[in-house]
Amino acid sequence: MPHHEFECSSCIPERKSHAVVKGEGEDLTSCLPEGHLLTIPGTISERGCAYCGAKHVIGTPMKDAIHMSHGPVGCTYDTWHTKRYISDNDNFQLKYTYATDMKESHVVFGGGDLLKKNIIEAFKAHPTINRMTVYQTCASALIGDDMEAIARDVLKEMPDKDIFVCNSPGFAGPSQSGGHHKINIAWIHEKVGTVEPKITSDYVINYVGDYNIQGDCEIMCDYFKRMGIQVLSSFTGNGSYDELRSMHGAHLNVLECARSAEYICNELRVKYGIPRLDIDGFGFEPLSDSLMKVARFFGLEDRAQAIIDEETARWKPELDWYKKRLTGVKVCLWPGGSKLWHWANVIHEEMGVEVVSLYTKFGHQGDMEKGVARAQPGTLAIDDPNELEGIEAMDKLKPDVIFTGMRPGEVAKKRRVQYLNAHAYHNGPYKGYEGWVRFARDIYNAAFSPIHQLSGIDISRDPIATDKGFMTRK
Ligand code: CFM
Repeated sequence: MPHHEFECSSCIPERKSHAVVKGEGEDLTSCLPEGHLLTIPGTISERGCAYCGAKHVIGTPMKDAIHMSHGPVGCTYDTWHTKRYISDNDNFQLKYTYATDMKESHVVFGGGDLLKKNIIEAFKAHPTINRMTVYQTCASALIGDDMEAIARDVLKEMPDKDIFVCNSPGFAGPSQSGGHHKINIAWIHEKVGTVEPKITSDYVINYVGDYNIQGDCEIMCDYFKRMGIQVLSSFTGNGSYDELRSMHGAHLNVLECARSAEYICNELRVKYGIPRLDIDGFGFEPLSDSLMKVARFFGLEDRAQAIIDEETARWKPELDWYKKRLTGVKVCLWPGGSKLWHWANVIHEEMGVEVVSLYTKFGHQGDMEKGVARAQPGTLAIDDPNELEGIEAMDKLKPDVIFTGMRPGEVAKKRRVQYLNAHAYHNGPYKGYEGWVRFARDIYNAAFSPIHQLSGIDISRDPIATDKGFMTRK
């Protein structure tokens, strides 16, 4: 097993089985890091918590609901606006976020009255919004506030409203992934089946596991609509609370991010017999294959082919322009979860970039399997990395650009490595044909923009470096 030991982690021997270098001709039996175990004491994990996974990733992209955290005020900010999950209702869900602001006295005497007061106040502040999601935090879970009972109590006074309670405190799992699971299961059991679906087509899908980052979901739904397919609900990007209550009316669940949302698809299959079809909206070929897969289910192959031909003719020349220039650019693919395998091979095939390392913060073993299987020999694969390992990998591999989140991205900038935001994107959407070209353009700008090249020069160490380093690259 070609495990990779980081020098910085030599004092944490358990970390060794969490990183491998894929060798020439190796298969998964010999080069798979361990995945999604509890974080090892002594390593500073970059993972999020289960509250964040439930609320920030899946709950709050819902566009027509008030989103309320029942806990201390701090939890809510980090789960609010950093992800750019836009919506077509003027971004209501991005403009407002609520916290009950629990204090020591509530921990001692109970926070139920506080929650009730806050729910009523928030509904009164937004008279046109009749839906709310409420999230348990570590504090409210530990003291055992019965949030469902409080919600029922409010609904007696406000019968035109509806409230979804999500019990996924921060400690409910090894990472945010635990929260994905909890909210998927809670939503299907509490809410699906409580609103009758409005069917307008013979072909009806739920589009699941897309969070409309900078418009990803809208670009995909546009293809489906052009094929004559009704998107009954989108889970949860640009998603409507009541449409998501009617998910049981679809003929097919089209699943994008299997990491975060396979659970609800599996439950919908068990409970309502709706099949699950996994697709991939990133990259020309995976996307074309995906549109054709959905089309085959309904017998709409001609319509899918027309879209594939039209979009490819429009965007492929631009993609090829970037591919010519990006060939050989070295990147680290360091997202949180499933983008590891959504992107691993296709950015190499379609943009020419070399993926020298990939990591996942909270992906399960299956995500790592898919990522490593698609990676080139020589790729360093890391599970649940810590910051020092990231720095060591950057120093050793010398990537031109890394794709990661804001916090590791800031670390990369300090090492004078360019970073692209793999979570919120820079100039997205990145899904769809047009989106894929936008992604290529962002990589190109990160690798070759003169401004970025200037920022890569440390003039404090080498005052004449500006003459040497600037404008020397392709
Ligand atoms: Fe799925 Fe996501 Fe991701 Fe994810 Fe995430 Fe995300 Fe991500 Mo940030 S649901 S697993 S928990 S594709 S928020 S939209 S970008 S880490 S790779």
